[in-house]
Parts: sequence; C-alpha cells; structure tokens
Amino acid sequence: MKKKWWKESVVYQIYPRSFKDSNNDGIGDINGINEKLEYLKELGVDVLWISPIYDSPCDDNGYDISDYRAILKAFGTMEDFDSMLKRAHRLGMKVMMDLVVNHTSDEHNWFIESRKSKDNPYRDYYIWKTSKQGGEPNNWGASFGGSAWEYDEKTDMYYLHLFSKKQPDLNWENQKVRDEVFDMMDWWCQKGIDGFRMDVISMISKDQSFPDGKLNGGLYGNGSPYYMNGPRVHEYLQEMNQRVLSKYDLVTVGEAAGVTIEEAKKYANEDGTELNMVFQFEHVSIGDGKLGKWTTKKFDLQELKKVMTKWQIELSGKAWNSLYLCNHDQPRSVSRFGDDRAEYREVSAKMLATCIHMMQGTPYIYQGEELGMTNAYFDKIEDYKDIETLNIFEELTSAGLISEVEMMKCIQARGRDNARTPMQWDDSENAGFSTIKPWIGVNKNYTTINAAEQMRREDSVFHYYQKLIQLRKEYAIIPNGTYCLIEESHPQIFSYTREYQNRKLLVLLNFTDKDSQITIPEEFRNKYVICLISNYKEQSISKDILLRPYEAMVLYI
Ligand code: TEU
Ligand code: CA
Repeated sequence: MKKKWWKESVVYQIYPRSFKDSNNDGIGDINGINEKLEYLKELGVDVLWISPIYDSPCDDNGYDISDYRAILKAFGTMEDFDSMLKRAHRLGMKVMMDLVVNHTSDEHNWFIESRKSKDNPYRDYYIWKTSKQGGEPNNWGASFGGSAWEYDEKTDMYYLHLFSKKQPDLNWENQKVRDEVFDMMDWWCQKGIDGFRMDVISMISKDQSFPDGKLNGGLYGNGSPYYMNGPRVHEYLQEMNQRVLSKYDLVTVGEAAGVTIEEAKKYANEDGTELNMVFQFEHVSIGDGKLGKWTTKKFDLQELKKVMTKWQIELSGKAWNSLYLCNHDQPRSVSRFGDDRAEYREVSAKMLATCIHMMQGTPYIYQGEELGMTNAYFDKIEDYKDIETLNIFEELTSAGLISEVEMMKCIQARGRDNARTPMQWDDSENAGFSTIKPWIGVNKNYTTINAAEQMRREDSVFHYYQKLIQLRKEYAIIPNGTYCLIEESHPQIFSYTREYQNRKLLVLLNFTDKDSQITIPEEFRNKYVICLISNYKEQSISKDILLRPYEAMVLYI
C-alpha cells in the first residue's frame, strides 16, 4: 500500500453556518472558524473539510452555488477566507473545500442564461428535455421531494434537478461544463487549498436515454440506476485528475451515494488516477425501510459488523476507506449508533470513536462529535429548517404514507438538522455560538455538553478523541495494519484485530448497555500485552474478559 500523508491524517468537518458566529448575526462564519483554529489544533486534527462557503441563495444551505469564486456574504469575505487559510497552514492544518459540481443554484449566471432561450450559448450547460405524453420527460423523483423535472414555461421544456428545483443538474456531457469546472478548481488550488470533498460526485454522468425508474410503491420512479455510477463518471474523473488534481498535492474524497465495492475500487484506486477515497453509505443506511431513512428502527449490530468488515477487507491494498459515522446529513452518531441517555452518552460516544479510529482508512470527525453532542429532538416541524425534512414531511404525510406523529419521530431520529444545531462551545447563552438567537435552535443540553467543560476534564470525550488521534500517529499498525473480524456472531460485541510487522491490536467494543463476556485470542493473554486506550478507568485483562456497558478496549502486543 502506497504511503500518503492523507492516509495518516484525521479530518474534521466544519458546517460553517453552525460552527461559530463571530459577528453575532446568528449565523456561523469564516472569522468564527478562524477564532477556533487553536481549538482544532488542540484536538489534533490534520485537515479541515469546510462545507460550502460560496455565494448561494442557501436553498440547501450552500449546496446550491450561484458563484463558485465568491464567498457568501453572511459567511464573510474572500479576505476572511485567505486569512483563515493562512492561519490554518501556519498551525499545520490543511483545508479541504466542498466541491458541488453535480448541480448549481438556479441563480447561477450559467442557468439564468441557459433558461433564456433554446439557442442560448449556455443552454446545454444543463439538462433540458421536452415533455413526454404531456408530462415530465420521465418518472424520476427528486431527493428533496416531487418530480426530478421542473417545467420552464419560457422555452416549454423541463430541466433536471436530482435535488431541489433550485439545484439544476449540470450537463457533464458538455465539454464546456467540464472546462469551466476544472478551471474553477484550478483557481482554488492556486489559492493554496489542500483538497476537495466532492458532493454527489457519483451522479455527474447520466444514462442519456433517461429511462423511467421502477416505482417500488413510491410516488416517483427510482432513477438512481441511471445516474449513480453512470456510464462516463470514471472518464470524467480521470479527466479531472489529469487536468487539475494531479498537478497539486491534494486530498480528494468523493461523496458517492450508491457506490459499491467494485465502483469504489475505481473511484479510489491506488494508482491515483481518480480520487483518493470515497464516502460510501451502506453502514449509515442500515435499518432503512420502505420510506428510506425515514424510520425509527434501530440499526442491527450484526449488519454493522458485516458492512464495516466488507469495506475493510475488500478495499485493503486496492483502494482507501474513509471512516465516518456522522456528517451534516446524518443524525448525531451517539444517538444513531450509541446511547444518548445521560448514563451512557459519554462512554458510548468513546466506544464509537474507538470503533472508527482503530480501523484502516482516514477518519472523519464531524463538528461536535468530539464532544458527544446528541440529536436535538425538536418536537415541532417549525423547529426544523432543512429543505429535505420540510419537503419530505409534506410529501409523505399528505400522500398518507405516514402520519405526522410518526414522521416527527422519524425526523427526530434521522433528520439532517440534528447535526446542524449550533456547536456547543460553553454553557453561556446560545452555547457560546452567538450572542443572539441563532438561525436554528440550540440543543438544550448545551449547559452540560460543551467544549469548555470538556477541555477542563481529563476523562471527557474531547480528550478521548485527542488520544485516539495521537495513537494513529504513534502506532503505524493503525493506518497500515490488516483487519480481521473475530467473534463474528457475538450478539453484543464488535471485535476485530489489526496486524502489521509482527505487532497486533485487539479492539473490543461492547455495543450494548449490558455486561458482556468475550474470550480473547490466545496471543493477547500474555503479560506483555498493553492496553492502549479504554473508556473505563481500570481494565481487567484475562482470557474471558467481561466488558461493561459500552466498554471499549484496545490491546496491543
Ligand atoms: O448529499 C447527497 C446525498 O446523498 C444526501 O441527499 C444524503 O444522502 C441525504 O441527505 C441523507 O438523508 C449531498 C450533500 O452532502 C447534501 O448536504 C446536499 O443536500 C446534497 O448533496 C445536494 O447537494
Ligand atoms: Ca455571523
């Protein structure tokens, strides 16, 4: 496996709108990020992935870009960005930008031109189709509700939008679009950024016949087989790599909804002809039902062990894994996979962190995950801001597919706003995020769950993450070792080993609130074994170890 700096790095994701509000307008901003760089350095992370900060009408909180080379006014100025970038570099941290090029905002100049007329020079920057049998060109649904096609009266045609109707899909078949995108990427690389997280990059190539999708009992057809991992996606990414990425020492991660192992081996191949790694979605989709993620069903541990093991084994030596349990689209990991009841919140947050950080791949920490922040559990639909939540609530309840009461429970469990409540800095008003009421409600547990309190307490989740990150730097076995699942069918414990140059790790994780026993492998029963990290004060290491609720332990020989 080739050594690369990003294989030994830990990435921290910042959702700027909710991170820190430096000018007290209720919205996080770039100067707020700048204020907190020392905090991030203290945590020990190497790369900062910043969710979009470009000019945008914020229909989808910035994932709808209207100018790729301008900073959203509410987030600050390009000078603010330049000084934050410079300070991050001076502190030894790299900055990864969020690249959203499957679609733009409908307020982007390209789209404003494109919709003017059928012969406008920008017409084919987007995907326009005529009506079929008096309706939409096909039956695809959009991720944020409704049809994936919006009718445009002026030219009596429909344009494709896989997300909101204010997010028209770019037409990557058009060389001019690729030229514009690659030119813009190069412009940011010239400014000194260190990488890109590529939004829904697996969707940029569509099957040009645009066939109907299967209905599967939903309101719209499932078009994903015709736009996920599409016919030319690897060709486009190889062109991107040749024309931009290969010219700089970057870290690149593709958000690849629908990616399979076979596809991931192409996107993130070790020859470096496309990207460095991908975000796959199998583990965060465990438990999804007939309404997709809109369910209160808990995840199944055996399923999680199987999925995580598959990705560890099958990519090993062929492609590189990203390792994550949370991001700005997912519920808080301690609420989704751990136990956010007061008694178990911290110990289960540490256990989950151990699970991820001891695997092979690049770990991603989402803002607040290092504190064990929890879901918000807002109980009124008016408290939620996310376009996906609001549109889908309307669509599913008005279609009678779920009751409002049930849908509220699903939103409390899986809604994206759970990860978008303000970062909890201290126990002052608004959790120290802002001096005025923020754009979205603050999780009311900020008085007990906040960075200031945890930085003062040695056994906090923050200090546990700090130690995990340090271990990755000290022990080459963590980034480089092979992985093997043991005790595969154990109903409570997820346990795996790592091996590298005659050294071995044993990772023991009790995923339940009950004591649970496990027999450890022979080679870990000798007196030379050391415990690298645990989420309980003292450990008793024996042939049959009794793990306490959510106990995590890493043994090393
Ligand atoms: O997310 C793409 C994506 O697949 C999401 O729809 C995700 O699967 C879903 O929200 C889970 O419920 C990316 C960005 O991360 C997301 O924030 C944007 O809304 C979306 O693309 C459109 O740009
Ligand atoms: Ca602000």
